[in-house]
This record gives sequence, structure tokens and C-alpha cells, in this order.
Amino acid sequence: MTKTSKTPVTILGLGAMGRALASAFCTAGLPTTVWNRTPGTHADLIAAGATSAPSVEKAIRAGGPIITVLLDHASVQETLDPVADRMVGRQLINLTSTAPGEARELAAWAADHAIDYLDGGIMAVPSMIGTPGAAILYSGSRQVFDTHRAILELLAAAEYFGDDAGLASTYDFALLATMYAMFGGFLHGAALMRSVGVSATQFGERAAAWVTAMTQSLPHQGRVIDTADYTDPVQSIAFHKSAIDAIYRASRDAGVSSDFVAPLKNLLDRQVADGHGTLGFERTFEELS
Ligand code: FVH
Repeated sequence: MTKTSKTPVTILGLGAMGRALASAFCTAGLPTTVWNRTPGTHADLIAAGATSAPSVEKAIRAGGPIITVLLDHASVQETLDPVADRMVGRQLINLTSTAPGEARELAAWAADHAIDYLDGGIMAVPSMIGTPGAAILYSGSRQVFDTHRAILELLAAAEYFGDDAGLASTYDFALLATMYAMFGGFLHGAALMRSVGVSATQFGERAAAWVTAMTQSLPHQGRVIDTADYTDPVQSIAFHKSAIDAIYRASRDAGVSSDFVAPLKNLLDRQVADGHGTLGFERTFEELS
């Protein structure tokens, strides 16, 4: 059964994201207990109705789900290990970014202590929490997700992927990998444009429109990868190699580092050398795993 507005929640970790989550719960009127390793950084949350706990042990006494929003996997273990025996029978929702293997490790640790574990990957920056663009991806305990779905939806759109605790963070990291490659390409493009006197601000506007148009092809590319039939390309690997080679030369001539472009050039060079030049760009996927 989904619990709603009066569910007490405990948040461990009041960095930028922990504060945003706690603030959303306070705004919704949930009894919210907060703890942070460094005390005294959350007067605004107290003013908004949160209860500040002086220790992790006291924070988790409040009841309800315990939500960790700490720096990394190690900080979660460091924070929870000393109170593990007081968390027996409790529900833990870990929204700290952890690698899939680390999430599974935490799930196993939780199971050893009879703690019900749900892992989450936050697809938002703090200012997006509680707004329509934010999403949090979950996997692990279905029971925890179903029980607390209503309060999780106060933070962001909530989607559950399955009982493997590492699934949510695999999605999270796959999406972040996509994002970072895009950001890297933008930095490279901005450096190229600076060489002809165009500001990064101006270029940012143009690049946003171009990237938005280009992302429309991603579902099609996904379908091609899943069929593993690369024989009927819109444009071949040889075509893309020629484009990347030209970008590489233009960058070198403009004094722009090849750090972002070189890995793709290497992949395309290798495939042409191996006789795959007539196949579609999506065949590059086969070089990655
Ligand atoms: N901020 C963002 O945009 C991203 C969006 C996507 C998801 N991430 C992940 O969320 C986790 C928390 O991120 P954050 O933005 O709140 O991070 P910080 O502002 O740096 O706060 C870190 C908190 O962790 C506490 N902490 C660090 N080490 C320890 C430790 N060993 N023991 C206990 N607590 C620890 C730190 O406490 P303090 O330094 O104030 O004492 C902060 O509360 C993170 O996984 C992101 O990847 C956010």
C-alpha cells in the first residue's frame, strides 16, 4: 500500500542534493528528520519544519524510510555500518550515486542486516527537484518502492526497473555517459569556434538546437544496434571517418586539442582497417563490448 502525506522520513546527508530533497518533503508537510556529518549547515530546513538530529543513531529513530544522499559508496558504508544493528526491519533508500556493483554490495549488506534496500539514481540537479523535468530511477526492493512511491513522486518522477539493485545505477551511468560525451563535444566545438572569434555563449545557443535535432535519431540507432544488421546504412563508417578526419585536421590547424575527437577517430580508423568501412556508423557499438 502506498503511504502518503504523514509518512515520516529521515534524510542522511545535507549537501546540495540532500537539502533539495529535504526541502521538498518539508514543503509537502512530511515530518522530516535530517542529519549531516558537518552540523549547523541547515538552518533554512529547520525553519521550514525539519527536525535536526545530532547523530545518525538519533536520526533513524524517527521512523519511516531512511534516505541516504551522501557523497559516494564509501561514505554510505561509513555512515550506516555503525548503526546497522539498529536498522533491522527498516527500509533504506539510497540516492547516493554508486556504481552498479557498489549498489549490489549495499543491497547484500542490507540483506545481511534484514534491511529492505531500494537504490535510486537521480536524473536531476538540485534546482530541478520537485519540478516536472526531474526523474529518479529505482531498482531493488519493489516493496519499498510501492510503499513509498507517493512520497518519492514529491521529489521527481519515479520509475522502477526491477529487483536487481544495480539496474538503476546502470541506467543512471549510461545516461550520464551519453551526457558527458555530448558535453565533451560541445567543449571541443566551442574551442574550435573561439579560434574564429565566436563566443561560447553564441555557440551554445546554436549547438543546443543542433543537438536537439540530432538526438531524434537515437531510437532508430538503438533499433539498428539491436538487429545487429549494419548493412543498409544511411551513411557508412567510411563516410564518418572522412568527416572525423577533417574535423581532426581542422582542430589541429586551429590549435585545438584532439582529446575529445581522438577516441572516435581511433574507433573509426580501426573499423575501416578491419574492412567494415561500408557498414553503418552504429557498427561502432560492436567495438565497445
Ligand atoms: N548535485 C547534483 O547535481 C547531483 C545530481 C545527480 C545525483 N548526485 C549525487 O547525489 C549525491 C549527493 O550529491 P550532493 O550534490 O548533495 O553532494 P555534496 O553537496 O558534495 O554533498 C555531499 C554530502 O555527503 C556528505 N559526506 C561526504 N563524505 C562523507 C562521509 N565520509 N561521511 C558522512 N557524510 C559524508 C557531506 O557531508 P559534509 O561534507 O557536509 O559533512 C554532504 O552532506 C552524490 O552521490 C551525487 O553524485 C547529485
